Amino acid sequence: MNILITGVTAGFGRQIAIDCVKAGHIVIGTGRRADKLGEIKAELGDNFIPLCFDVSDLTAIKSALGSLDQTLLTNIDVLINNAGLALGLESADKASIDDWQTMIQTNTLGLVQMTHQILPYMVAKNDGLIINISSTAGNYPYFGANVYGATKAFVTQFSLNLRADLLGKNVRVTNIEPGLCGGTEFSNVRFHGDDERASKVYENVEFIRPQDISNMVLWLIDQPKHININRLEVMPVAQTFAGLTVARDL
Ligand code: NDP
Ligand code: 8X3
Repeated sequence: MNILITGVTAGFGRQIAIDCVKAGHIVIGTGRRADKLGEIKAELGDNFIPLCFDVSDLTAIKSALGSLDQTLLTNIDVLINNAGLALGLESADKASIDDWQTMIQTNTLGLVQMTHQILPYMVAKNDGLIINISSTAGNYPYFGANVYGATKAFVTQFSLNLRADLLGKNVRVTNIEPGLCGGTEFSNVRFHGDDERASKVYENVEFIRPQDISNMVLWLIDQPKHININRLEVMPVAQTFAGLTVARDL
């Protein structure tokens, strides 16, 4: 299969790219860091095609996709919209507007732009699978998630609305909604490079790992074509609900 994965320079995307190439697929892997893409290319060889661009930049997306062999571009079987980020954990009144804009432009606009480029080819050949990486943050509010959680709620609802539009077509859409996952750069990015603070998020807890997410993706890809897995919400056993809080007068 031909698989386009955004955000392969770290975390989930990197592991999914490695596993997909090892499983015999051709992977087009994207990210902004050319050096990291080069390292993965050196590791994975001919069946990995790196494309360096920012998903929030539509002109850059079009230029990068335009550089691909057109037969490959029009025959992408699986699009994995994984690139995304959280920035900050402050309450909404203290959050940075730059962080908010970057999250919206990456997690929602970027994902929509990628989908808009690739979906018509899938519909034209009446075959394809889109996997969107959302988050439990899109389902359950928590302190400081404000815009990050809202962008992921957008991703989840966009996935479901895509399915609605695809009635009668053999194009499938799955929304993956992971909870706490370690072994990625997610918290290092969220805390703007404060690696000590980032590492505390994962202290003394058995978290989900990139390999777990990659296993789910490989399972999804292998499902028979008459099956659509709508949503996969997944948490570590150590994480659960009950986040509602009450402010009491003392
Ligand atoms: P990482 O920070 O490890 O990886 C994020 C990837 O996204 C990198 O490859 C990065 O590449 C890419 N990326 C970020 N911004 C852009 C951009 N503007 N344009 C292109 N690529 C971009 O994070 P994770 O692997 O943990 O996260 C992957 C996805 O999973 C994200 O959407 C995240 O929100 C979601 N998620 C993560 C969870 C977690 O706890 N880790 C849980 C639930 C969901 P580069 O910097 O080279 O551009
Ligand atoms: C990442 C999971 O709980 O840090 O989307 O928001 S969480």
